[in-house]
Amino acid sequence: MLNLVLFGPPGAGKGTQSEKLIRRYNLVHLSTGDLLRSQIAAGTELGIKAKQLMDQGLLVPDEVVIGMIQHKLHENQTAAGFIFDGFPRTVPQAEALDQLLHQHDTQITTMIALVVDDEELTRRLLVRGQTSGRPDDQNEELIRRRVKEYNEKTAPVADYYSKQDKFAAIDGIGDIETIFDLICSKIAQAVG
Ligand code: B4P
Repeated sequence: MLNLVLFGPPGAGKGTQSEKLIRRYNLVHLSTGDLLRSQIAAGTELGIKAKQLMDQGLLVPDEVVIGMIQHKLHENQTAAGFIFDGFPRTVPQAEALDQLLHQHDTQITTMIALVVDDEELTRRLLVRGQTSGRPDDQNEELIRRRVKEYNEKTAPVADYYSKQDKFAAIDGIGDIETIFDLICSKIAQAVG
């Protein structure tokens, strides 16, 4: 089973590359950002609470996203593998994911981090904000808050996988196809 974590700051290209990877490797795409936005669109209680935090560029509580992932893993028991996009975003989320996968007799194959500087991230998200309708892409101050939240709470997750020898970083700046090829070669190395 191939279980990938795609990692990087907001706007690094996780969602963009995930769309390509699910087709190449026949994986189930689990994006906590997408799952939260569908709860918001459905107007659920969870969605209403999550929206208040997301609109401020803050992370939603660990137990909320862990619960969503638990549910999705249960729903997709026959999957060939998963791509985790935007999850785990904190060390407690990473620990919970290890436990959940263990219950399904599987584990993370590798984490691949997309490295992109703050200036390029801001540029990409402001461009996306012109058409996405996402409130969190609308202004520079909010984007800076999301990057700060990433640096404080999410960046340590890289160490977590590095200690398990399951971490690879690639340059996330450049042509989308070139970045995709780099990710595929890291996957090939990880599966040996
Ligand atoms: P996400 O939906 O995960 O938001 P994101 O990080 O902005 O998405 P992504 O990084 O995938 O965007 P992409 O680069 O593909 O999270 C939103 C919010 O939800 C969070 O702030 C948080 O509040 C909450 N949340 C989600 N998961 C959570 C968790 N686990 N715990 C707690 N809270 C959680 O795309 C960016 C743009 O760049 C696109 O327009 C794309 O076209 C462009 N782009 C991509 N690759 C490019 C390239 N190579 N060159 C030029 N442009 C490129």
